[in-house]
Formats: sequence, C-alpha cells, structure tokens
Amino acid sequence: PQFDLVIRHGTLATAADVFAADLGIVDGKIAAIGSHLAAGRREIDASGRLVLPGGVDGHCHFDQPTSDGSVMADDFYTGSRSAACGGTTTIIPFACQFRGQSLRAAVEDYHNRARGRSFIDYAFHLIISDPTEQLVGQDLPALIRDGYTSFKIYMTYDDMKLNDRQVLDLLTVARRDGAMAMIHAENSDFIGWLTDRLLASGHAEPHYHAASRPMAVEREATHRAITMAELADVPILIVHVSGREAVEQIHWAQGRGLKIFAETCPQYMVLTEADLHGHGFEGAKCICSPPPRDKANQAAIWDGLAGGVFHIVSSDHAAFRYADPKGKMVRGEKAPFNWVPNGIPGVETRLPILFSEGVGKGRISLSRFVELAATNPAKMYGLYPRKGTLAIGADADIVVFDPDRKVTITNALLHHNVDYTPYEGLEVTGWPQTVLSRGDILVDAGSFVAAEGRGQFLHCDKPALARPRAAA
Ligand code: DUC
Ligand code: ZN
Ligand code: ZN
Ligand code: ZN
Repeated sequence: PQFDLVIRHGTLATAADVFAADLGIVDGKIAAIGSHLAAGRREIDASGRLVLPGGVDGHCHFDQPTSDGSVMADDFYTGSRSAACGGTTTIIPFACQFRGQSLRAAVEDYHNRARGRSFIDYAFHLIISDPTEQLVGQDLPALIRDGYTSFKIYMTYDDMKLNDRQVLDLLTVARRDGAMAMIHAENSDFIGWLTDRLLASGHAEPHYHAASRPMAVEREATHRAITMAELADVPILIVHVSGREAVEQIHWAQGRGLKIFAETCPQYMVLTEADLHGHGFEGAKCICSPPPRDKANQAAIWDGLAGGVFHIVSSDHAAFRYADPKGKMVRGEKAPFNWVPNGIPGVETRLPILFSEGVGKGRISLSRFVELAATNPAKMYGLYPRKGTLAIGADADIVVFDPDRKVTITNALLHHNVDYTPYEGLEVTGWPQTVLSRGDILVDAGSFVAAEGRGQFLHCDKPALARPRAAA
C-alpha cells in the first residue's frame, strides 16, 4: 500500500477551513490530503467524525516540586496519558527554576523527569524565579538558542515573584533574543493584604480564596504587565485570564496596536466562585489562581474568545489530590485557604469542554476551536507548522473526534492521577475517539494503547509572534 495509514471519509478542520477529505500518513507525517486516496496498510473510517490536528496544551504543570510539602498528582507519565486521552498530542509544561538554582540545572532536572516517560511530544517553558546577572546575560540567551524559546514570569507567589524592574530586564532579553514572555498577572501585595484581613476576621474557609484575589487584583497586574511590555517594546502573553476587567485591559492595549496576546482556560468558562463553597473543605478542589469568577465574567471570556481578544486556550493543569496529606490537605482539612496548594486538573477535559461549550453551543466556530486549541499554541511557541495543523509534511498528530458523543464527565472516566475532577457531572457533547501521534495510534476507538516513553522532546523555534512591532 502507498500509505501506512489512511483516515477516510472524515470532515477535516483546520484554523482556516472545514472540508471533506481523506488523509494519508507515511513515516509519521501527513503525506496526502485528498479524495479517493490509495490504500493504506491500516485504514480508519472517519465517516461522521471530525479529523482535527491534535491539541497543543501550551500551559500545564507536571511533576513540578512545590515549596509547601505538597506533591503534584501528575508526572509526565500520568499527565501525558491523560492529555492523550483528551485529544492533546503536544504538551508544553514548565521547567521551573528555584532560587539559587541555575536555569540550565532546572532544565536538566525536568528532562530527567520527562525522559522515557511521556507518551506524547513535549517542549518546556522556563519559569524564571531568580534573574541573576549571569542568568539574564548568559544562561537565558543560551537556552533560548537551544530551543527553550518561552518563559513565564510571576508577579505573585512569594517563591517565584519578580519585581517590575526584574520583569523589565527579562522582557528586554525576550525582545533581543526572540523569546515569548508569558506573564502571570496578579498583584502580590494586594493578595497579601486582603488575605491578612480575611484571616484576621476569621474568614479562612476555602471559598475565601476568591475574596483574597478579586478581579481588581488581576486587572491592576494585567495593566501593569501591558505597560511593561510597552516600555520594553516587546510582545507578551498574559496567561490564564479569568474575567471581564482583564479582558478589557487587553482589548484596550490591542486597540492601541500593542502585541498583547492572551490565554484563558476552561475553568473560567464553566466554573464560578460558587464552586469554591461545597461541604466542609471540598471547595479546595476548585482552588486555582486566578480563581473562577461569576456568570457575567464567563460571558466576558466567551466574548473574548469569539471576538479575537484571546489567542489560546490552555488547561493550566496543576493537579493535587484532594484527600491526600501530600495534596490539597497538606496542612489538613481545617487549613486556611492560603495554605491550600493552588491548581486544578484539566489536561484531559480541555478539548471536550471547549468544543462542547464553544462549538456545540454556537459561541465559536469549528475553525476557531482548532485555532485556539492547537494552531495558535503551536505558533505562539515556535512549533508550527510541525504541530498544530493538518498540512502535508506536518507530524501526523491527529484526533478523530466524535462530535455527537454525549459524555457526563466523571472522574472514573479520566486518566490522570487525581482523585477528583472539578467538572464532575458536567455534560459535554463531543469526545476524542482515536488519537494519533506521529502516526502512532495512542487511543484506539477509546482505549489507550500507547507505549510509555515514545514522546520526544521538541526544540522550539523562535516564535514569529514574539517579534517586536517594528520587525513584524
Ligand atoms: N495557578 C498558577 O499560577 N499556577 C498553577 C496553578 C494555579 O492555580
Ligand atoms: Zn500562573
Ligand atoms: Zn464565596
Ligand atoms: Zn500555571
């Protein structure tokens, strides 16, 4: 046969087009898209199915050490398994520097965590927590050259936050060396002050997490991040945008011609602050930062997704087991909210939720879905067109997606190593049926059949989107 694999009679969707075609794979790459393709050694009948580029999750945390004694639930084995089962074929987790550690040592540490473990291809973003002169002058530029072309900057969290001057210095490196800077925008002092006031008046239950990080905290930091990007004259990506006031800041900046990119996550589309209530300590299950807001903010997120303010949808998967002394209960189930590890699982449910709530409910088009979930993340991080689209020569990372399959999300269905999902009981329409990575079948009509460790490390190109305005 001419092809290793042919996917026949599906509806192909890219960020640009939706059309009926067969797709042929040779040596792990897409070799043909057309009608009446010749035979394959194996064939998949995709009648009534969508054929999509595999999802690219540009923001997830796996096996990242923490400073409070908690341990993330998912490592590269369970995390990449969960990703694949949800139709994601490329993950970009973080290599997080701890203070005093060289950036190169941090990267080596994460390579050791991922090597031989990941089921799917992966790249790393850097997290810079200690921008010494050596790092800014030598280490970061060298790593950017080596294919680590994006880094995250935190404006909050005591063990990672940088001050404005440090941020400006790093943005200057991003500009000169062509990296994409991702910014976690929340005002650290505001959070600390609000937290102290809440605790002093005895408001310690999990749901006070939301009151300690109101929208204004994120709005102010978003504005400040935008201003720093303007001063340094470099594009930035604001990650995990949670609601209207931050969307407004970004929209305002974009209207002034600044290259401000934005990411949001499913939790800001379907969860609200009410999910932080629950019996006893259960609200801890939905503690993430920024916190979920309310229905009006969800609507603002959808407006931004439909209208073009947002560029990518990621999971921000940062999972901790609930009933576990190394998880959400690291300080016991009476712990005040500020001692609960931040983050929720979501790498497996990202595509189904965005598809069902977005495409299924008529809020975004199918092409926009592909763009947000796969194409733009690949472009944002220098992996395009190898990843993120269906094109001749691209890696055959493909999802055969059943747009009609109704699923009630329940934790038992998922493949992560977490003892809950924040989306328990959520009904979605649309689920991945068959998932391929470089032509290998990882999920075969719903069953996970991948070989451990087959995932390869991806060196990222310098993203075109990171170029300053004048050079664009
Ligand atoms: N917030 C973060 O900033 N990172 C991981 C998870 C979270 O909730
Ligand atoms: Zn963050
Ligand atoms: Zn409340
Ligand atoms: Zn994160």
